[in-house]
Amino acid sequence: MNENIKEAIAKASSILITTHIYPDADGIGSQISLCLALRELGKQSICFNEKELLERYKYLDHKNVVHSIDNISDHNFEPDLIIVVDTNTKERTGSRMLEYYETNNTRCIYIDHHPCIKEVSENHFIDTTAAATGQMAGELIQSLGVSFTKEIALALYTAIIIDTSSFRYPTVSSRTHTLVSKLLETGIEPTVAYNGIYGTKTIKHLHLLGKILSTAKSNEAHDIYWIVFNQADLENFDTDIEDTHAFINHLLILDNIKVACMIRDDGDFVKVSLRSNGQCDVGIIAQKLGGGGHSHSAATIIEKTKNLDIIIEETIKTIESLC
Ligand SMILES: [Mn+2]
Repeated sequence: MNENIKEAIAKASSILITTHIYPDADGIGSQISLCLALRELGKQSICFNEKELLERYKYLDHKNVVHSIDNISDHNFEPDLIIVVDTNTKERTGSRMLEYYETNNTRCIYIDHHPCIKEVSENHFIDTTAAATGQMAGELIQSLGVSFTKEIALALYTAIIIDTSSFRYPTVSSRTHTLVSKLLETGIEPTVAYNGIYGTKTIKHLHLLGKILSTAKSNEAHDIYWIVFNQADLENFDTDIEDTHAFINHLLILDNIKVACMIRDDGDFVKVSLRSNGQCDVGIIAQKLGGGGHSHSAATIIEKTKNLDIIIEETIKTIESLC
């Protein structure tokens, strides 16, 4: 456990917790659980993000602790510490949050499991071996001496199932399951947690998934598979980008697959998401393609200066050469 973070928390009396833009359940679950735990310690703590919490995550926020940074003036809240979870750059928390740091100059600490530069890893709480930021938040909460409530446990458990794609990634360790065991002792139910995060889709979502999967392609060696979709698909099936994040995981059931690839054509840019079955380091591949991430899960954004087919061909060749 990084002592800096515990010391910073001990000194602070009001703490703002934020996460990255387009937050996922790891960012949200980590911030909610930390916020509730810090309140148990008598700290004034509120979560502010670039945008309001999406409707689909509200079941994780019974106490209504997550707000948009636009509304901070309604809260009579002047934090002496900012904790950023699940990312390690201020830019990733969004333009309005950036403005806030610049005007307030408050001390800021990252809690994150993404790779980062040495200067950041030395001065913040970074653990690239953690399966989720939720795992780090859970261990931090334990070391602060706060008992898990059902609300804290559901937020952390959800963070961990999302970031491990239900315990399938190589980052899952005995540490992960030791924490999960403590979370389940609070009485939260895996079925409820699983259905809350995964079991809420519409039939249109399923139809879009069906369309995209039916056009999946592979390289000659049948060890790299990819799926492609664009903005028109999202509109036609009344689905938003956040809903498509897990589509790529369906490819990982394929025999002999090394790398799964999801390509989203956004018009001016192409987002390429990568997942590994454990044999190749997709973090390195994503870096080569101008992006980054974990060894099992990474992504990049490519400017669309060429025809999409050519971008795909070049991307698959790069993956083959590094795998
Ligand atoms: Mn994460």
